[in-house]
Amino acid sequence: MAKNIAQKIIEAHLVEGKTVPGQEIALKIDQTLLQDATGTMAMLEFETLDVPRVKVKRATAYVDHNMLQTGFENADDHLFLQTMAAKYGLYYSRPGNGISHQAHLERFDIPGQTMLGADSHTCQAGALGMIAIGAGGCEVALAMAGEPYSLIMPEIHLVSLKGTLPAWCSAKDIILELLRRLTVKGGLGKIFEFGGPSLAKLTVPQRSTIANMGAELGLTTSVFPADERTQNFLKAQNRLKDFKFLLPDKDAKYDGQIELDLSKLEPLIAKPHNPDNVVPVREVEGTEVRQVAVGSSVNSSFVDLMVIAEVLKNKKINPGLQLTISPGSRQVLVMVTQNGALSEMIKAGARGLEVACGPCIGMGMAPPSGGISVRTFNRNFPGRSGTADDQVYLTSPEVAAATALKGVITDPRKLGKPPRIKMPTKFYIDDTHFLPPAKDPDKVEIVRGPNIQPLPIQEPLREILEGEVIIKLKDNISTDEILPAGAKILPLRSNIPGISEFMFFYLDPGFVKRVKEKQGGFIVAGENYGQGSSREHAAIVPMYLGIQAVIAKSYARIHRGNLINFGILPFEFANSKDYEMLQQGEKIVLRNVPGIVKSKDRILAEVNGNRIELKINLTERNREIVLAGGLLNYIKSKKS
Ligand code: MIC
Repeated sequence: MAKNIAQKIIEAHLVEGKTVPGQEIALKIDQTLLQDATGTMAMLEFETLDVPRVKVKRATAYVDHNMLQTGFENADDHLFLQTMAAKYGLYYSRPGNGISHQAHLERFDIPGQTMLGADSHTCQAGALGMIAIGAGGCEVALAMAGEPYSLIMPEIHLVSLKGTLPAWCSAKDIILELLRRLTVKGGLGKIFEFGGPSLAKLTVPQRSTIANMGAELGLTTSVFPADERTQNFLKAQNRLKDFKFLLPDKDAKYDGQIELDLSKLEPLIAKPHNPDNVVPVREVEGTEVRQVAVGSSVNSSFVDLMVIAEVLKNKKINPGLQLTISPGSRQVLVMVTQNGALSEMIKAGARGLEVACGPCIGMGMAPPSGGISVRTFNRNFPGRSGTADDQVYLTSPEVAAATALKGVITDPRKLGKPPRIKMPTKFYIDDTHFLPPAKDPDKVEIVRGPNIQPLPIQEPLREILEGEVIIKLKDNISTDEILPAGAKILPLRSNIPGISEFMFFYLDPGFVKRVKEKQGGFIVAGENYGQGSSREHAAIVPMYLGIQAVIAKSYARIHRGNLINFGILPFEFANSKDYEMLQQGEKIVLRNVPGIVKSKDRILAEVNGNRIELKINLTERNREIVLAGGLLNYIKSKKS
């Protein structure tokens, strides 16, 4: 039977189940990816599994998020990760070496392989023909221990590209257009496979921009073919040995198809506070801007930075704003240094930041109060930048450069001829800052500074769940709202008691006090609860604070998995109108919970003398995980 690319990779890695959309499958994982903000927790989880050495083809731990060292915390985390990596068989990418997804694309992504990463943007590796999926750290720890990864088989949709991108439009406009059309929920339960007559025109960095923001669509992942473009990229990275063609069969079938005529696109921008709030740039042109920030995994490639440098060459940025540049990797930074582009940007007035995620997760460069920040990044959830009343817009490097020059949001088509950046035929290569695992692991001592706190203990599932609704939330609440990032909070990622003080910090500063006074309770939410990051802290912290369950209209994929893995049941309203009935302070009682979780799909919640029906919607494996007291306990009980 003719197969598409996603089917080919999935079938070659299938360990359990049938590739029927909606059914549970398990995949063999070839590579794992950790980053420091989720990786310390994943490493603590891995440690409990008693596995002496990782069992995947390649495991890598990056330091790219927690880079501002304003106290001992982040430095403690780096050392912990470095020594854990050396002992257990991971490559350790030193701080300054690269944003994980960009550096991995350059050096380690391999067409046809699978990867599981403790970061939602792991899907960026789909640009090189991988099935790469973001997941909670616990799932990645298990994959490192050689366990297959269980997921619901997604539908596979073809995104067919035709036409040619107009001048001043780029890959960011393609993904923003998909977000505009489909919204942040549009990709739930799906893989997007890119194809069509214009696919061959897209370079690997362009593909990686598109694949990266599949996370914002809610996709399980995206995948591109491995074609001549891929071959040229890997050749220029001196990695031809990793290349093989991976194309869909001629009559491959898909579960759905989206047509995108590139020639109809125009420069786009996502307004605050959701990546799907997309409008043409011309609609917001002239809006005064205080900050322009270039970088983040989605737009920090050599080509992205060259666009900025070319536009700014021999010019000065507007005095009303600040411009920051964060290169995606050491490779990118060295190349823009050697060819003089960095000095063009600096001369124009840019502030050069280090190779890191930086402002994208609020690690520095928080914008001024209420001030508009135009960013080439992938997320603009409220407060993520570190400023409570931030106003973050997401756009392409082209729009960012034009805006930096003019001081107001600017349609770059006004600037005349667009820059023409050539893809390098040879990249700068130096792998010495990926430290390989130790040859003598027994001699490696794990350095555990005071920021590394033990994992909290998970209680078994209770017979009766009862308590008040502690908070009632609207649709599309992101993990950035549940448990914010930012320079003050991120350093506590290895310290659950410490970070628990910040749950719903910007959204509802009284939440933590209330949940403690009430000794736990329920969270009620609308659609797509927990969109955004893979941070399992957004599930561990509620568990730690005594949250009994979440009741929502629907959930984002990764966060739902994280809740289950930490024993918090993700209930759904059987009748979404009941959402209106549940108000903050309302008392809820659920009885015989383990009995119902064992075999039923519905449960009745007692609310103020009324009963409302909730859906449970769990796979067999999910049920066993919840009953075993979480994923780690489940795996251990299976082994004993
Ligand atoms: C993000 O972009 O939101 C992050 C920060 O990279 C997260 C990971 C995290 O919370 O540490 C992600 O995308 O998963």
